Amino acid sequence: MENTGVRRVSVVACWFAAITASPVAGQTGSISGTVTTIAKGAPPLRVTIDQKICGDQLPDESVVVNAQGRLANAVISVVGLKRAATSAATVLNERCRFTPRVQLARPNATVRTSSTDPILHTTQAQLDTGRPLFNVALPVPGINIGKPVGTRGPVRLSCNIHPWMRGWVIVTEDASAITATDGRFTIDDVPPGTYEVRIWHEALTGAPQKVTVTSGKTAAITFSLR
Ligand SMILES: [Cu+2]
Repeated sequence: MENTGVRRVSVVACWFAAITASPVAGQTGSISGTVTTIAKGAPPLRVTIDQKICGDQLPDESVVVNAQGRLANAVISVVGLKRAATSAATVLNERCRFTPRVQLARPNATVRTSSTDPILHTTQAQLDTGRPLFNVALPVPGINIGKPVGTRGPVRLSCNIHPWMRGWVIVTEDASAITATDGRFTIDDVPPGTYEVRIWHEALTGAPQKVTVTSGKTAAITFSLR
């Protein structure tokens, strides 16, 4: 009798799970993969000003690669697959670095910027062409300023006081993801179809790829940057 009872409970549990699943489950797929490089990370940067706050050296985060050659901070975008707005980007000046190093924003979004450091930083934003977007001074911790980020990136962030400081805001309406420190990324809720997938990295390049997504499956893709 006990066995029958257990079996009945598990059947009910399965039925419940099925009817509470998202109605679009099975109608979309995912794109997932890994980004690698043969490039090596650069040695630490020597700090030449404000060492009391910044320390004597800081990691050079232009190429963040692990021992297996997995690359962080690469941006993968599915061309033409538009996404609704996500939370706005926040650029933090923290211990004399911009954090996060790379982030996403929607066109015409307001990017907020702040500082945790008791020294003067500026957050200067420019397009790759050099065209300035904004430059705000953050003389004390806790000031929080919002600025429009423009219609398309990448937007390069720098600080007028500390020449090593660098950050990026990638302005795009395409479904996008940023690789983690293990070089991996996933983009979910992709309708079935064939897409061009592009990759951006601040220091390395890689060719776009075509990928076909089918319903309920994960399409695997690998980029090798140089
Ligand atoms: Cu600074």
